[in-house]
Amino acid sequence: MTDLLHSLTGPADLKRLSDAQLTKLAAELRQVLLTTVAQTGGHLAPNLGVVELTLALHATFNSPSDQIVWDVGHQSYIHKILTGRLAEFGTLRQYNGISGFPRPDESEHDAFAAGHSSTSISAALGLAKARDLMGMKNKVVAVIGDGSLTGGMAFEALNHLGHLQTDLIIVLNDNEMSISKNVGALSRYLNLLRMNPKLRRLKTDIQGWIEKIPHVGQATIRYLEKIEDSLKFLVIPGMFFEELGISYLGPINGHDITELKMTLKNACDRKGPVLIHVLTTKGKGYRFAEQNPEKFHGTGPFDLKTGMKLDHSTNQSFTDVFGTAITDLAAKDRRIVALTAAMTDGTGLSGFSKRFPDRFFDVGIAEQHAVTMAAGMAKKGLRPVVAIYSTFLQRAYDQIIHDVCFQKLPVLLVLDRAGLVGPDGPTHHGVFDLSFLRQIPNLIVMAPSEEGELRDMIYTALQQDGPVAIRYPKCECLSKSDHQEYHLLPLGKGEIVISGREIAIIAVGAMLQTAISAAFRLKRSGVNCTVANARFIKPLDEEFILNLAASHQNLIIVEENITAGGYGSAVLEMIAAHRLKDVTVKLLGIPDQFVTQGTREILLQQCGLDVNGICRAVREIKLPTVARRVRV
Ligand SMILES: Cc1ncc(C[n+]2csc(CCOP(=O)(O)OP(=O)(O)O)c2C)c(N)n1
Repeated sequence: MTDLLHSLTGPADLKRLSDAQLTKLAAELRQVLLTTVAQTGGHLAPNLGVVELTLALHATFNSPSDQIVWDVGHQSYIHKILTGRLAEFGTLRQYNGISGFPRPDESEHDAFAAGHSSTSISAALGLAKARDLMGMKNKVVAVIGDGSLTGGMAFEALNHLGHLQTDLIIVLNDNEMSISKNVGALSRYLNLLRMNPKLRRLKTDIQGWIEKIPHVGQATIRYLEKIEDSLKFLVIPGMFFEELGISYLGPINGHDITELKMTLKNACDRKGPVLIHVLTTKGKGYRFAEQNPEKFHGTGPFDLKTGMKLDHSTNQSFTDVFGTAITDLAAKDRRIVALTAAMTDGTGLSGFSKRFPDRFFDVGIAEQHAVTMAAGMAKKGLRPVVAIYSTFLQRAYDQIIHDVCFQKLPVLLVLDRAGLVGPDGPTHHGVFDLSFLRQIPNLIVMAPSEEGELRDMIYTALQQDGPVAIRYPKCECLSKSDHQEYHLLPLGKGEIVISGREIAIIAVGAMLQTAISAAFRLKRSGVNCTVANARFIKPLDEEFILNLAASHQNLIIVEENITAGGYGSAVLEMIAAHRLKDVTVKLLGIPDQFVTQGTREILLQQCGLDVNGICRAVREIKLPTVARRVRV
């Protein structure tokens, strides 16, 4: 079935294939994609949609000297297969396997690394400008989806590109979807362009009518020209891009290899920036994905025949608890509004969006805008809740400082996927937030360890007069009790969970469960540890920590965050400020490196953030120095 595919030695071979052979190859590629992603999980629907487009790109350009920059990069699987990674494709997103995103250290064909959205035009413009300055002639192509085009960086890059007039091809892959249905005025405009054939005819007709009017006076001509000008905005396809100084080609059928190749060739022959508007169907070729592209945007392993997920776990996640609690609280407080940046479902806001459509805002892939818009709403008396994955909130750092915290506005930032996320890998791990949030004045930062505590934190946060951030990881959210009511938590107070001697383990958020398990195991071997729940990263519970330090002399901090600048770092700063000399503090967290991809379990283990890792750290403290040296 995959004969043609296996006969390829590299992307250059595609140039020798006829369009009919390329179409056959497209079917083979879909087969490989489906059978592999059904086992590994991954971004299925985006890749099914770009099979023909990727073939046409590689049949037209000469990668790697010509450079293709994929936006987000979640749709680069076909590109990976065609550029020498067919044999390893089964290891997609696995520990030690190939990445689900472009990685230049994986292949010279991956022109630029990605994972976060809307960077491709900026990166491609940089590559193109460097090419010009170096006197080189290669082509540079940015492939960006209509969803990613809603991100501010994409607009900034278009603005600059139109000004520089650099030779650069942008392929706009328009499938009308972000993860869910795309939103925004630009998306509406692209829809208008989809209807282009009719509009193009209308424009030709209008020009024809004007030309045919005999002996009209100058005033009439000027008047008619004016009408034509204003109609242009309506009827000339791509006027928005043309006005920016970017030639517009399209819209074209993104599943027609002949049309794709012809248009790409046409774009190559032009000077200056060109945008090709390509229409594709997300999930193309797999019934279940075409019917439900959102479900198959990113999927776990599934049954190819039925399209059903293989993971049937019904464990509730922190996301689920947040979604239910915020909807519940919003029913009692009309000031609560919710904002997301194109991640309605991922952040648990689907229920809220249905129940309170007027109080819910999907702003597109625009994290910065979401945070500042929330600040505006808070200024006017609302209680905005901004739910964004930790890694994507990095985009909005200045907005958090400058627009929210400086004005002490009551915005609740909810950071999902805070910690190691697993197979999406280094671009997606949310391991920096405790460090970057802890440093901002006026901000309260909390991390829940279980269900009731998360509910109480949301409730407590909404009672504050200033900004609050709550962060939690992508994992099961345990329940300590089945109480459903909400409690006001004492601000900045930690709690002792297990009382012991000698060594105190202070855990942040969901790491508490791991610390408790470690303490039970240690107890069986005769080591009695205290286990404490930090609960608040800021304000720091100084008294609590000083008491623990006085009674234990050995503190171990466990946090799913980089150790640099995190909660443990705050503890060390405080201990140094109090000039405590007889206390040792050991930090367990993410080391100073970009952590690879793999299951959460493997990655936590690699970072020493599992039960074994905590027990090891305790034993190292308990071993006399000499023995420790020998062991190392
Ligand atoms: C800054 C940022 N925010 C959110 C995301 C999550 N995300 C990944 S793909 C995607 C949708 C992209 O839509 P589009 O560019 O149209 O590509 P498609 O999947 O439809 O092919 C989103 C929101 C991200 N990668 N980066």
